[in-house]
Amino acid sequence: MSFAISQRVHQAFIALGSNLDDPASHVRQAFDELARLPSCRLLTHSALYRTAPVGRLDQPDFINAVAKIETTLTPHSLLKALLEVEYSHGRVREYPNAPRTLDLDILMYDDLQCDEPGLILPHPRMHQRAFVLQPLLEVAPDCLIPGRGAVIELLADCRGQQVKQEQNK
Ligand code: PH2
Ligand code: MG
Ligand code: MG
Repeated sequence: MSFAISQRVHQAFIALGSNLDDPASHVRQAFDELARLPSCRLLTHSALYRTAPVGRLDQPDFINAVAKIETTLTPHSLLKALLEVEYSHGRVREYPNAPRTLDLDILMYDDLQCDEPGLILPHPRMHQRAFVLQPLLEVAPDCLIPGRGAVIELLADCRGQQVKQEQNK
């Protein structure tokens, strides 16, 4: 398998989510797989958070987390690599927002703002989702989302969304 490599090292944040088949194990295993991706380095990751489903409500709670990586992959190559990890966890896309074994979304790639087929950066809904903002705040307390603002302020607008850090995980 070949990936397009850019010259520079970039910083990216990845959202991890699972709500099927022992979600915490899928997310923990995905941390290891991110660390082993070609041309990527896992810098840090958040704790695991148990979160109430947003959007489609008739599905199990999620385990969510955020990872911070360095990579020389381009955004599209990184996306391709993440989709391969999802598929290796048996991800099936039955319908939009269906329960899933593993979802890996690029939240931000440096300060890049782009809107291309299959890839909108920053992630278009991240600023409204406590299940993203809370773990992101843990790994990047001063984080600014390009075009949206400070994570800490955006999180204050997400009151009412249930997000609870898992203990000893
Ligand atoms: N992902 C979604 C839709 N809703 N809700 C929670 N709590 N966690 C998620 O990861 C999630 C969601 C679409 O990707
Ligand atoms: Mg998602
Ligand atoms: Mg996704």
